[in-house]
Amino acid sequence: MAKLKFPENFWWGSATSGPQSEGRFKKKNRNIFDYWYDIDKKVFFNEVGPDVASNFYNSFKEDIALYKKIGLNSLRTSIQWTRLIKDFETGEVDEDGVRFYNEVIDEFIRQGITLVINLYHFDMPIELQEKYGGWESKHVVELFVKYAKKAFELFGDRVKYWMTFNEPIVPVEAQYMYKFHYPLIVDGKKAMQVLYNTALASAKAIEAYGEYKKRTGNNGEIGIILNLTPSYPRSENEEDIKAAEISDAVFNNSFLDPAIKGEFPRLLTDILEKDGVLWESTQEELDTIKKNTVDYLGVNYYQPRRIKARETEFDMSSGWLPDKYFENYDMPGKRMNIYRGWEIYPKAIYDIAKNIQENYGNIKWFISENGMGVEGEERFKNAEGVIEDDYRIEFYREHLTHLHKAIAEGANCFGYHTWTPIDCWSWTNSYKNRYGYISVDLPTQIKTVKKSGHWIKEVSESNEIEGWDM
Ligand code: BGP
Repeated sequence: MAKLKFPENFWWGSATSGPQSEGRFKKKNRNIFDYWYDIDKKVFFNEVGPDVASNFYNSFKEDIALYKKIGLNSLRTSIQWTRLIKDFETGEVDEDGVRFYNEVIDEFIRQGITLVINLYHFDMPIELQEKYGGWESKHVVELFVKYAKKAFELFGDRVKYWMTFNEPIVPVEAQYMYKFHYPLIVDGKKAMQVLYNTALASAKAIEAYGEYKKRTGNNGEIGIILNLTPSYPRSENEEDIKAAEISDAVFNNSFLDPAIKGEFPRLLTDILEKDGVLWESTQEELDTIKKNTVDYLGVNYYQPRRIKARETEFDMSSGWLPDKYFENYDMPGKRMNIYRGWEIYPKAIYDIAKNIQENYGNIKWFISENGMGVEGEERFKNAEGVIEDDYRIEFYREHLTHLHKAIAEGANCFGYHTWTPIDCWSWTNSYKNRYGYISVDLPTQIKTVKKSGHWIKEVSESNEIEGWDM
């Protein structure tokens, strides 16, 4: 296939997060993962916790130089609430946290890499989880806004791209429905309140940013990062289609609609109301959500959902869950990333792009994560010690070809960030699956560019890829 050119000034970048890259060095407070690791190391693959991660706290200058070396023109990371803020109630900052993030931001500027700063990446302070139930509480929403305001004041002069949340549906699922993040609660009603409170926190942070901009004349932008996992029905059968629509309402449109349209999807609120699990809201809050929509959107895409109408009665013994209305469908013959257990379906990127174009006012957006985690990558090391991750290059080329098609048809996509620049810590999977353009040897923290890192440099410099035959 021919070369495919991307729009001018396209973002060729990558994403990581504070809790997954920095390490806990000098951090005053603990988030839920720090705490969970302290009390139960066995939960984490090979018992590797977030203590060191990829050592970004100590090696950020060298790491940012590596980003530059592989041609990344933009990069996302997150500020840790538990590093920047010493006292969550008063919003008092930790001086070392301020120093660290200032130096990081200045280094990105020095290297000429556009920085996207996210405020929340699954990292609820344990203190607020224990005291108030984290996002269950509207007081925590206020404390988050306090923290966001501090971040804008401290760094807004240099950070021009902000994000309120990364994948806010994940804590809803992981902490309150399907038990893969602490505190492993199964409570659908609480989950829905958490969903609402997070959407509210995002809108309030956007509101605070708007006030900051007005006061200072700043011209930055603020958005949200959503993991969009399109729900494909098993068949054209009406019940399957309905099940997929509900699944989309719960997992995708629940945040996409308020973020862009300022309203929750009726399909979702009708169901929640009927089932007696609708969140508590006030008119004033709903007005805040209506008025404070995003400037731009980040889309994380890894995998689709395959959905069918329920074939078995939903077991209500653990109470209400949205799964009452759909079941996952194990589609025969689907392509899998066997290490992560996720389906590979590149065309969904095109479908997501068309959905944003046709149903969400063609708002500007970028792919904020896409990637392939592979276990045991050392076996692909060549004589020079470089990991030859051709599978990753192929994975990216294929996804980018679908993205390119959508852009050619008018999708307003301005960039492509992969997960992740340097192999980083992955929650309970720790360092099992590696995603980076750059590998990290854990015992020595030696970082080596992989073949895909050399590939992205060429892509970024030429602003084109070798198209994939579709
Ligand atoms: C996304 C998260 C990232 C990252 C990535 C890879 O959902 O935003 O934090 O972890 O997935 O997934 P995992 O680490 O679970 O393999």
